[in-house]
Amino acid sequence: MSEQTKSPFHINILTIFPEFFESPLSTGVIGKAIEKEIFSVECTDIRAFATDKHQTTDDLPYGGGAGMVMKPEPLVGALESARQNHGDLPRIYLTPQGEPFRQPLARKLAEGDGFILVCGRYEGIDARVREGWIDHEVSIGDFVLTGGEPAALIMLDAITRLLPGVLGNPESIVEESFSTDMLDYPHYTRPRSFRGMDVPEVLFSGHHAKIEQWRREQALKMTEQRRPELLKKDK
Ligand code: 6GU
Repeated sequence: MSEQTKSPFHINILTIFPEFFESPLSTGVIGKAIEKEIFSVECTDIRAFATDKHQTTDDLPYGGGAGMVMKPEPLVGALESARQNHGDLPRIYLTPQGEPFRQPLARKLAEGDGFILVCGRYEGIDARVREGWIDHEVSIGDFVLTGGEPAALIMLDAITRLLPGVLGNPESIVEESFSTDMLDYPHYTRPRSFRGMDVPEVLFSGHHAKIEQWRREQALKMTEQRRPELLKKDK
């Protein structure tokens, strides 16, 4: 009898620029994991679902104002097709108005079977699509992008590195609960002396408890200086 494996993690990205994802998805740890079929990614061209002969995906905003709005028909066509192919994976719209993307949300999404990401361009998508066809709205930070595509890549990277088998060394995941409550300690490699700058002596001591303590102190000092709000109980 063949071995029964968990259905693979699937990510479907809806975008008007599918080519944006080509090189990132074929490079490095992510490229290798896709090759190994630990998860799969499909980029769906929203334009393919346009309903007019010019394949229009955007239009002027009702009420006037700057910029263009993504039309509902192509988006909903793409979302309904995604639902047909991938069942009830959560549909996430990437927008600066969304819930902030942090490590706990990455962990939660990594525990599921995958998700569908909707990348908006222009001023965003028609509000009726958000209301009727989107489960979650997520923002990657308080800054403005030209579109959701870079945000989709960031989410994909942060989530898929948590999937079993993606990282060579699972310890880096264990340490990460530490690294999101606090900044990381400084790292050094050879040579021991570089242009007059020496690696801290403690790292040659071979005394693991001492090294551990030094790293904790360094991390704490760095966090107090740069991100003191991380040390507050309820952030
Ligand atoms: Cl998730 N999308 C877009 N389009 N802009 C953003 C963002 C997301 N997060 C910050 N700016």
